[in-house]
Amino acid sequence: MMIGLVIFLVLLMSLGLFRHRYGAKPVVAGVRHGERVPHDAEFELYANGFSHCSRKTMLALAERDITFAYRHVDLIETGRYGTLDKDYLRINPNGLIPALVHKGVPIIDSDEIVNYITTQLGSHSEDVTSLEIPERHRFWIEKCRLDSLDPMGGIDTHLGACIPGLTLPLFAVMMQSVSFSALIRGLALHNDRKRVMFFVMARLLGPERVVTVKPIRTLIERSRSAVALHLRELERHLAESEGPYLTGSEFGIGDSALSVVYLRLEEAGWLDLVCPHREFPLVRKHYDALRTRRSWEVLLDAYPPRVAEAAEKLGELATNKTTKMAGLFFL
Ligand SMILES: N[C@@H](CCC(=O)N[C@@H](CS)C(=O)NCC(=O)O)C(=O)O
Repeated sequence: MMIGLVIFLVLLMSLGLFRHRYGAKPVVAGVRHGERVPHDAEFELYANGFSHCSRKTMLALAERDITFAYRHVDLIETGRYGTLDKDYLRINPNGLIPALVHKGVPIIDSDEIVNYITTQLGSHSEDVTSLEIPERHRFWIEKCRLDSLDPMGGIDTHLGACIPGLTLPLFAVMMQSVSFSALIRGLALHNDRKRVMFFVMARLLGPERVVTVKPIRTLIERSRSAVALHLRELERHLAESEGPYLTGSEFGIGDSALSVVYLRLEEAGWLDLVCPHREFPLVRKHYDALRTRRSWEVLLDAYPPRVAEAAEKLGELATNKTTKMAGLFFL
């Protein structure tokens, strides 16, 4: 009995030491002044084409005509925790993407990166005349924020906080092709074990059963109701600006924060349900306008094929009236 307890405590301490030495750790968002990491290009973006936050930064760089080296980092959804690799943790000890490396100096957190690109770098494009981010754009950038420590906190105030909940069904489908060993590595090294636990549950239960687990279902339903309210506010703002963009005919950086929300709602099977054309004509026009911009190509180029496959599979489950998934989408 005593020996068992000692072995348990030793194992627990070893795991703690292992996490402390090799795991992700919280660090403050922004420019990591004083840090230098190896680099080849002036701008290197560590990102993943499925990551909502990465997409914001890719669009911001493309809109500013900044050439960057794209460094793909795997997420567990695309196969493994590349975010927890030793070399990546040197760039972002949080173990989250995206991170921009500018002349060897890391900048972490998507909104900090967008702010840096927009206000600190000057204009690389002839069309861009102002470095000030207008108030309406700042409003929506803030609304679309995804908190690093509590990504689903503030569903009622933040559109961005509704995104993880609404992506849970898609995450669950993607988990089916992920190995258990990759998930266990996440449990050992990730900074936020709640995130990893959901993936473990989804892997064990499968997409159809995991969405029936009460707290998960409640979270998805709350996110769905809240998103509709945020979109109503957006529809009003677009009516005021006379569109197609937030402040009228000129595109601004807040527009790209919203475009990645639309893309996520679409690939996760929600767009037509929470944002139908007849109720949200201006929001839909906004999305259409954003998709025709040249910057959109950067997202298409980086789009991982396994996301498209999973989105198709989810679409089949959600529209097959005999599945539990359909019950979630078509209440
Ligand atoms: N506030 C951060 C949030 C970063 C974040 O949560 N990134 C997600 C992808 S959108 C991530 O790295 N997830 C990996 C994981 O949780 O293991 C930002 O805006 O960059």
